[in-house]
Amino acid sequence: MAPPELTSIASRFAGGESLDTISPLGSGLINDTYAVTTRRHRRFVLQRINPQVFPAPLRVIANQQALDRHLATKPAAAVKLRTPRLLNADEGRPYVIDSAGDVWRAMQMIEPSRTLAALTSLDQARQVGFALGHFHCLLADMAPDGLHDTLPGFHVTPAYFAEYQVLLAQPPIVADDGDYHACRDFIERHAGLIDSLEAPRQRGELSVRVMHGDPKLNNILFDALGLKAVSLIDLDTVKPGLLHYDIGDCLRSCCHRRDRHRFDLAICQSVLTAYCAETGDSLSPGEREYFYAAIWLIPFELGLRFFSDYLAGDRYFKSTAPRQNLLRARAQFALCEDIARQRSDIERLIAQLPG
Ligand code: GN1
Ligand code: MG
Repeated sequence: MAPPELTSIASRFAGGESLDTISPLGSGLINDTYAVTTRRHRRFVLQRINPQVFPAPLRVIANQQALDRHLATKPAAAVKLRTPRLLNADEGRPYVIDSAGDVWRAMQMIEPSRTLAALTSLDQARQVGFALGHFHCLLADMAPDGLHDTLPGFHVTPAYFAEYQVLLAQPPIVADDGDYHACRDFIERHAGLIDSLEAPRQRGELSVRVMHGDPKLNNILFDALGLKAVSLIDLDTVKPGLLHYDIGDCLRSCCHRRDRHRFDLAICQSVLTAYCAETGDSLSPGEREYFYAAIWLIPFELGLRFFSDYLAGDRYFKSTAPRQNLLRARAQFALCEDIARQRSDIERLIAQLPG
């Protein structure tokens, strides 16, 4: 986007103040995100919602407003995490539509805070488990069908698999090399596990609730010292879904030791223990039986999504190099292999969780 239009959009959220700086923020793979600073040192987040991913961006905003309203009904002391509030633009609406028809919104910057590239202590892992559990508790009394489905099919692994099969049937646009075959083989060997959350959901063993959808480590903000989780951000995919998607997504990002694609069992144990301490018995023993399935499936699904995007010509996830989505897929599949290797230990720790 040309800087003059970016500046004019940002100004509309600045409440009449003039702007000092606008700089890219974060490492998200979907939306365009900027940090805006006004001349009076006020900072806020400005985001273009990616319309190729979210079919109705205004519904993303409507869901965020519904979440804000829901949280506002709770006594302040009962809400132990901050969530970024929407800012109104000059016309009093919480968005601006640019000349291309794209939707922009602005949000409060949660400060002071920092993200963690990796967890460096089990105390931090407990904070993550608390944050996810607390978020789920806060949303437990919100009716899922009161929210829009902002991204139909999100985390429905069989739907991603069906899209993948369509792509495979088309003339290939990528090289037929070792990494390509490794991904294809891995997916083929595990096709039998693809419905390991959707089948119990259809049988009614797992119920649909309000989920976050993307609670990976860098969507959890810590205080400046990195000791306490203070906020959960990136609320675009707060919508009806399974809490298991969140558990799997949170653990794949927190437990992935990238040097050798190991799954860190001690971190998993600390995250889940704190999660269960916070959520108590809101997940039934039957639902807990699917924790392992979630831990394996969500990185598998992400690998499948990255590989499919590579096959489709990198249209969904932002990438900066031609084979990046292929290598991202390989990393997720390597993590899945390590999770499967440690399956009995993971299942043992799940069986010993409190609550
Ligand atoms: C995308 O844009 P970002 O980084 O917050 C994706 C997540 C993936 C993540 C992988 C809506 O999230 O599902 O886990 O990339 N979000 C969407 O880094 O597809
Ligand atoms: Mg996200």
